[in-house]
Amino acid sequence: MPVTRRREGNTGYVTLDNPPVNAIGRAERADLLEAVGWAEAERLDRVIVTGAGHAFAAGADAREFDGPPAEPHLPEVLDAIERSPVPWVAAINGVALGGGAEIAMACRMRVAAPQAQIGLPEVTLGVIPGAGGTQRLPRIVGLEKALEMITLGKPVSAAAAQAAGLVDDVDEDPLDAAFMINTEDMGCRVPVWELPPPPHDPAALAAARERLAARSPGQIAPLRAVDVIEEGLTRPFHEAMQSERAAFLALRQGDQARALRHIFFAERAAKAPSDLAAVPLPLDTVAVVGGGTMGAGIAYALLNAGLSVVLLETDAEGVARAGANIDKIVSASLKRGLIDEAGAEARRDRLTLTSDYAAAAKATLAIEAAFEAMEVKKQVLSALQAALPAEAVLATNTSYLDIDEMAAVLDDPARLVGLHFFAPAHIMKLLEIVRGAQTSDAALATGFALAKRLRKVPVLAGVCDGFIGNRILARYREAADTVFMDAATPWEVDEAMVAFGYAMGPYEAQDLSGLDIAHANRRRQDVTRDPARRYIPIADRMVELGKLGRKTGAGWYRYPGGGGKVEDPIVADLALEEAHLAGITRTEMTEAEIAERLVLAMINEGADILHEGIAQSARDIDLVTVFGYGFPRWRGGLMWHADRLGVAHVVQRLEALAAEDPVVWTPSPALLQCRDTGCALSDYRKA
Ligand code: 3H9
Repeated sequence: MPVTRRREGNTGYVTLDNPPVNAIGRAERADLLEAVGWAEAERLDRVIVTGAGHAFAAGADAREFDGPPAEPHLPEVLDAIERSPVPWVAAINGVALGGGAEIAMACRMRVAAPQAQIGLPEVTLGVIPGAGGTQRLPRIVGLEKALEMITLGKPVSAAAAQAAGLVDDVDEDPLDAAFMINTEDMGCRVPVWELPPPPHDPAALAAARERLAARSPGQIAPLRAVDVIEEGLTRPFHEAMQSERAAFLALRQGDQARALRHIFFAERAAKAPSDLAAVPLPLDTVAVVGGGTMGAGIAYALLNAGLSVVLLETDAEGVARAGANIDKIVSASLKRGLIDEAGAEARRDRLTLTSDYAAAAKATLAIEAAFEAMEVKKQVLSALQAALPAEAVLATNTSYLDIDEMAAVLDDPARLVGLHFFAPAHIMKLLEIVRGAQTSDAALATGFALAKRLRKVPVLAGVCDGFIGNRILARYREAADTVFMDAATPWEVDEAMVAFGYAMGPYEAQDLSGLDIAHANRRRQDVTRDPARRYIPIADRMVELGKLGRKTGAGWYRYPGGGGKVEDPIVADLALEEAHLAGITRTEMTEAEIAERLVLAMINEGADILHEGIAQSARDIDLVTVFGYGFPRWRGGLMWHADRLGVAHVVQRLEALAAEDPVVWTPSPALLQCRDTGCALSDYRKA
């Protein structure tokens, strides 16, 4: 039964019971409506509505959004609750999100447990609240707070909800607290729809629109939410509700909402492959080698998940540096209120910093995050092999290097698995799990178990230069450099990609990570690079000039005084010089043409990665590009976007570009196969 009900004295208890998170689908809506009639027929004094398990309700069941809306619709159900002569009280026992929060707002009063979270995150699914959220919330918390909660979609804690007037009381036992409310107090409460809306405030609305233009460019839903909220400030409640419903339904079937739903469910479906039967090793103590930015981030992520960490460095100086790096993360987490002093202390207690590998003798997993050089990695793995139990899993965090070559130094190469974290490793959600030729199922299963423990999004990758993500990144940068050399400035390229939806373009991003890393990679790839492939030397010139990015105060941009970026004419001139030397006549490209080239280059590489079986599915590539590389989430990831463009169109555009440079632009066999069979990339499986 999706919604259960019972009578105790004159009180009715209605419980949303649709595990795991009480999402509200057709059956729950029908049951709730029935419960309204039941309470009235039973002449109850009140109804207390709550959720079974940990959640109150996670909102409308988003799995229903692909089909036509089915009656009864949630706004009608909530209208019935709100108008009922029997007052309803929400006992918010856990998360109350989207439609869940809207149910609570249709109640006469709300009591929350301290751990409850209340919010309207609909914009993160590309829609706006569709059951009164845009109209009731401003009436309860005022315009500014409602604008913030609805357009950013971030839930608030019970305490914050109480401070904002969204809940009347916070209590360890919200059911009991709801029962204790005086019936007369409840009877005096005016239903929310009858409250006057807050005054129309053009300045607050303009500020919200401005914030959104900067924060979520290209996204439709947050701005539509502001429009609908604004309508509600001057129009009668039920008229504004019609606008809300129309906007919700239109957005629900739009491309952005479909893309965001795809990513929402893909993230939750990212798990160990179903045919991986091996039992993962128990995780308690993990060794991490290297305390630089990456190693410290990994160590902190492990500590956050309650694991003990032995962080190994080469010498006392390295140990001190590693300790300082971890301290920095702990302090930042304290400052942001993510942990308290006791939490910081507990993390420090579980951390051992040492240069003595013997300290890692109890570890069941070791992750090396040492310097990115094959010889260094091999030495570290040999040392780990000597120090750890024979059954322990060894993992490398290499971004590019050949895992199979590394595994060859081990007596048992099956122990080695790639665990490719992304910086900052305690924040970024993606974890590429790389299966070498000999990686055992147990090592792989341990990698997936770790991802689960760290609440990361795991994606299985095969061995190749750069695995899934960095291999696509290399093509993205190559296409950017070619556009720079032939037609544009770095800032024009960056602006084109920001207009496409990235938070920053490829050049600004490189300035952040440092140009030296990519440079070292290019030198490593010199011996294997296809001589027929065009090589753009501008990035090498930058490194020769000492322009390594933010850390040297100048890269593709200048950063005077360590501040914001400034365009650098010297950099623009480098392209003119190199183009002249190469006998290239520079052309002009529009923003759309620039973005198209960079995106097509990535799609073509993604299709090759699928074709070679390096990625198991297009969905995995979507996860990698969204969670590791800043591809706009509302476009659903790289391959999802390719399918929206249409494979036939992608092939046609690539073929046109191939006339310019066949080595770079010849369409991938996977694309041709999809075009010929009419199959979408999302349905492509390596034959
Ligand atoms: C809305 O409400 C519109 C209304 O305004 C208007 C209507 C007219 N639907 O995340 P988890 C599944 S829009 C369907 O792993 P956690 C999820 O797929 C909605 N399924 O757990 C997973 O399934 P599986 C606005 C949902 O504890 C399982 O539940 N609401 C939904 O880490 C567990 O999920 C939101 O945007 C859903 N709405 O986090 C909230 N929610 O077991 C979206 C979850 O098969 N949800 N599932 O893999 C969340 O943010 C998190 O799931 C939550 C729990 C915080 C609730």
